[in-house]
Amino acid sequence: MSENQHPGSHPHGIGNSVLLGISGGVAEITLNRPDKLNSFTRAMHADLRAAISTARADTSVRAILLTGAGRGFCAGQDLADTVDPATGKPAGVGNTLEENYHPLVHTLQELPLPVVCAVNGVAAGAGTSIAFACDIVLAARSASFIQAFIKIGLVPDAGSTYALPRLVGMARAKALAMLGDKLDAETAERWGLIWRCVDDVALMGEARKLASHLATQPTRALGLIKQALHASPGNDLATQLALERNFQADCTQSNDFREGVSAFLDKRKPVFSGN
Ligand code: T3D
Repeated sequence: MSENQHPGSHPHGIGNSVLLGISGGVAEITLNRPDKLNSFTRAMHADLRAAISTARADTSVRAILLTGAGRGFCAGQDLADTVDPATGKPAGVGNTLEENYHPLVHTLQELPLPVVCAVNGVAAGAGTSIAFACDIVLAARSASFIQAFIKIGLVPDAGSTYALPRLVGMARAKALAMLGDKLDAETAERWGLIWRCVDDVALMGEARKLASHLATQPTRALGLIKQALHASPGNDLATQLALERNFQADCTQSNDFREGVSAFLDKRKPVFSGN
């Protein structure tokens, strides 16, 4: 069991490079190649896909928590794993992105569940992109974010050029991407790149508390909040108002809406089922 494993959870055998623990409605997924700062190999992508699928198939799961083992969160693509084992030739960036990173980013954004990310250490390259694809990002005070791509002659990928200007504005996005400088977690919080930065020792406790809280909330509405906010930058006001109306119509049919209103009127704490 890793130091980051959810206490009391049962690890599932997904493959060594990712750990999965499911407990109390939360699936805790830990990237587990600490010696290489959890950089992505093909095997780790496959393990992560399997972990997310297992979590999705478990109807008790109402929130996901993603973190990394050891001193790093994720150093992006493993730069030693860029050869296609089938051909023995360089895999080709486009292929790697299309086969592995793009489906992962889509999955994280389209999951109808909240995804909390606990950035426990350095996030570099596509490691930052994966954090940005999650819904609520906490980071340890000692963690950092590096758009490392330019250092090896690449452009930011796996969604970083999409997320960065939306999160921090164009001026900061350009400087981060073009300089590849390390951004500390406190500045990341101040700039709105992440939700919150917390003391290192508090990170996993806070992240688990947050994920556990979300797992008790109206899951249907949380999934629709994600969809609405993701759609927002591409929509005009009228389209977004129509989308909100449709989503609200959906929510008003839910058991959780009925429970929320009756708990309010009864002056008691609601118990949301997620339906
Ligand atoms: O086809 C495609 O590739 C397209 C997809 C691209 C997506 C991308 O993510 S491109 C960007 C890839 N990532 C990087 O360029 C970051 C490389 N890593 C670093 O710059 C540094 O490791 C960090 C700044 C993140 C951390 O530095 P530091 O000094 O804390 O740690 P370190 O000593 O550099 O790393 C510790 C170990 O992890 C070390 O291994 P060793 O020597 O102890 O056996 C190092 O080689 C390994 N490691 C770190 N990052 C990677 C890595 N090994 C392979 N790939 C890495 N990305």
